[in-house]
Amino acid sequence: MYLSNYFLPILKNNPSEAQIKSHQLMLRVGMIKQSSSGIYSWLPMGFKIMKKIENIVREEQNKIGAQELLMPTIQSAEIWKESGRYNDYGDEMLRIKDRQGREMLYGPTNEELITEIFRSAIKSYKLLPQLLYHIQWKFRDELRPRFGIMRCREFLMKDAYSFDLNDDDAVLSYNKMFLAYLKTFQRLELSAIPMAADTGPIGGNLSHEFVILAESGESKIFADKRIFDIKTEKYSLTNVSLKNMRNEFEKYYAVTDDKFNNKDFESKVLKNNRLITKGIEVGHIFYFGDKYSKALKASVDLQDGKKTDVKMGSYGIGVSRLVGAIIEAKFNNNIMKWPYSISPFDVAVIPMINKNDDTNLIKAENIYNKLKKNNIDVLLDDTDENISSKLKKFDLIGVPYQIILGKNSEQDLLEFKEIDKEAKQLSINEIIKILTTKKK
Ligand code: P5A
Repeated sequence: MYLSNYFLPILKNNPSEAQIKSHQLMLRVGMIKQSSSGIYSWLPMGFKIMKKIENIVREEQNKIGAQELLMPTIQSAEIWKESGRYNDYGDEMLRIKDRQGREMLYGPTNEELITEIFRSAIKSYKLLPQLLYHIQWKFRDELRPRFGIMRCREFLMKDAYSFDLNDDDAVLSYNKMFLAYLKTFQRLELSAIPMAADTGPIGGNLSHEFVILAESGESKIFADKRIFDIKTEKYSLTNVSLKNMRNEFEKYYAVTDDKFNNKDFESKVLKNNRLITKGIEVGHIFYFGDKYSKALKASVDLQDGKKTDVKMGSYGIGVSRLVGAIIEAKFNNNIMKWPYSISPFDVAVIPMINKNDDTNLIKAENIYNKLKKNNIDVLLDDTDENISSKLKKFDLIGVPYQIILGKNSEQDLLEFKEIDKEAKQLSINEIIKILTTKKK
């Protein structure tokens, strides 16, 4: 991609309406555009990053055997009346009527709809467990949408739903998802900590929020610092390993404010280990047993001819929120560096261009073509801005690697730079090798 053709409407200054850095940067660089309060269009760069995040989320769901489907955004009110949540959900639910006067709604979550899909297809215990998910837009008419796409009204969520025969199996599904979440956030280079949480309108009595530390976060958190040192690599998807993993996490106090109890905190956590700070909730998992299966009559036949209501859990990741959360975690001193796995481009070629002499531009184009041939996604700054403004701009765009062609770029060695590190002099082949290894 040539920068001069790229739809990246960069603003000269930080937009005054944005209070936190992710919102500022996303508007400044032209990743999103507000369409109305809490509703955004995703412009090419923002959309590309979000799609890469979505794909990592998807891969980790598939690894634990979850099956992807797609439910609609618009749902019928009928199933919500069956579960009893049509009234309970209140003003956050966007309610609409179709031309026949039927009550519909824009889905804020999908427990009811998935239960209806499940009950019409699965009648026997033999077909359990089932783990289904989709990645779909949700609408919640938040009272105070704020911080850009962090707390907005329309957002992209990955929501998964588990169906099991009994509590033990259901907890196994819950634990698998727990590990999948830790792995997902690790691949995004985020340190997300599971914290005991309230269940709110979803229900149930077992729930964890996955929270990353950030001053701009809306959740207050209280934790034993040692929880950050837990290594998850040693855990696998077997029942015993997953139980050990949960036990290791649960050894340490870690809760959000709605579960906070000062007495517990002070008695369970030594002074030096206490951490009180703020965080961003990037995921939330719930176990609620037969809350929905009972109300919606989702039961299966057992071997002895009896029936039982299936045990269900639901598991959410804020895919669009993650874009902002990653910026909050990685944007420092006005420099952005996207994790390589989700970077909008693998590398940027930034030549100093002299209007009267196109040697550097020709050289940059040759490098560009060679990188493209090697399947490297490259952004070439072919504009005639001066080099220092170009570099400042790239500090905001956040492509993690740069090839800079300055004044003396005749020689074969190129200036190759990781955005926050010292430059190195490398040949194009060495650069290609580094970038292709990174991609794997
Ligand atoms: C779990 C999946 C649920 O809705 N039902 C299906 C359960 N959980 S949740 O905690 O309410 O939401 C899951 C994740 O979605 C993100 N999120 C939001 N992102 C942006 N703007 C919002 N207004 C918003 N509300 C929720 C969060 O990351 C949350 O963890």
